Amino acid sequence: MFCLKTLPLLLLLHMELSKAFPVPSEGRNAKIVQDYLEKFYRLPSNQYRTARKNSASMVVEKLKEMQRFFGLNVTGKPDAETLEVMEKPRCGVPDSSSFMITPGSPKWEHTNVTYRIISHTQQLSVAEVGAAFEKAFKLWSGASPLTFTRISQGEADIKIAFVQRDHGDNSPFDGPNGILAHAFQPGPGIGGDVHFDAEETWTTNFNNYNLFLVAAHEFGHSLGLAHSSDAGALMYPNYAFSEPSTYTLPQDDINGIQAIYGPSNNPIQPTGPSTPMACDPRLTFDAITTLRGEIFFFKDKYFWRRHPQLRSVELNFISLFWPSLPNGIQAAYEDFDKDLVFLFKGNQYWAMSGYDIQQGYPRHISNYGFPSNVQAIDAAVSYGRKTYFFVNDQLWRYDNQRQAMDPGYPQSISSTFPGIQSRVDAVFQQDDFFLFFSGPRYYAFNLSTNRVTRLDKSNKWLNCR
Ligand SMILES: [Ca+2]
Ligand SMILES: [Ca+2]
Ligand SMILES: [Zn+2]
Ligand SMILES: [Zn+2]
Repeated sequence: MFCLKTLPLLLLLHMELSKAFPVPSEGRNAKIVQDYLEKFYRLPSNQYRTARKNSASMVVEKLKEMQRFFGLNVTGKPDAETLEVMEKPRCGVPDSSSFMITPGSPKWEHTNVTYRIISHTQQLSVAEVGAAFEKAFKLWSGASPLTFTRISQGEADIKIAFVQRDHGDNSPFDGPNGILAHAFQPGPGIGGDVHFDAEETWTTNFNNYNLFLVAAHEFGHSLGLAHSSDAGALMYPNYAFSEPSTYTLPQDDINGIQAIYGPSNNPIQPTGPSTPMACDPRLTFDAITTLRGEIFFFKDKYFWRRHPQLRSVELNFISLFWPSLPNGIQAAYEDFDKDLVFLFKGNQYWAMSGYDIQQGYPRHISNYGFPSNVQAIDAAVSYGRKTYFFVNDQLWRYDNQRQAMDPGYPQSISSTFPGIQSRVDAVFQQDDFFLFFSGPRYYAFNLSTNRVTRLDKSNKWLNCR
């Protein structure tokens, strides 16, 4: 029992560490890299090494393969961002390079697939486990001609079990975290079967790890899908939380299952959310803010996080960092004096300190003094003890010390910021500039000279050309 109680704290510590880009320590990292590449990139294990030189170059090649898969800088070195990805909880099935479908394209030859739950976890009721699996199968049946029937005896196509450590298939589990589950490609016997690590804490909510989300991923393998390098896809190898009640199968996974089994029998083919592409020339942002030196670019259920020193950009789920925040954040700003970031959606807002949402939120934007006809904020930025709010073509200025709107507002945006003519999607402050984003362009507004000094493509900030 003691172990179970300390788990949430350990998880938290792990997350905090990984968020802070840990500085590597040599020997331990070599082992992490070796283990990871052996498990997920088919690096021959140490015991089969013949020439040391060969194996070193093999590690570099496999490391590059892994870095390409995850869209990291392909350095062949175990740098901080690579180690960060390696320490994330994930599926135990190896990543085969760039194949959406499992190599050899195994598939079920019948469309009426059966499953059987062989064993349960004690952390959830039998009904909760059954409901999670049923919901997970529905994702796949909705996008394909397949149907799934649960049977309680006899031989099922997909046998599902909670097991721990060594369990007789040469792929032992590793205790809490690390590998969460694995599954076998379609075929007789163990083919299609799914194993969950019984030592994980399985949940039906946002606490690690949501059984429905992990099951839906593993069932994808049971049907013949391999891992996807699309970070928003269900078949992405790393665990990421999404709200289960509103979860729909992403487009990348719909494409995958339909490539194997053809379209759904439903006359209206399902469509799913696509992951925003950083270098899409049409890319726009929902909101942007700085947070203790980093810059966060919000888009739908994602955000890109730009690290000032590493100059690297990573795509993440909002829910992974702030499980209680909604998707589609519309405006955000950092209050440097209070060391808080405020996030807005509709007429609600949240405050966070670092990565922690503060107690007592969400609150209503009328607290800022907005009249009732203002129901949403387009963009916000704070500078010099004033906070600027952009709503359509209007600007509101709030005094952070008096905690009230300044008199004389709203004004037209262009009267205060000449050159900013159109609606503002997002804005943040850096040095002497306000960076205004409108559609796929941004305007650098110099606060000393009071004019726009640069106009360029928005996604230059995501290292796109
Ligand atoms: Ca595990
Ligand atoms: Ca916005
Ligand atoms: Zn997987
Ligand atoms: Zn297994």
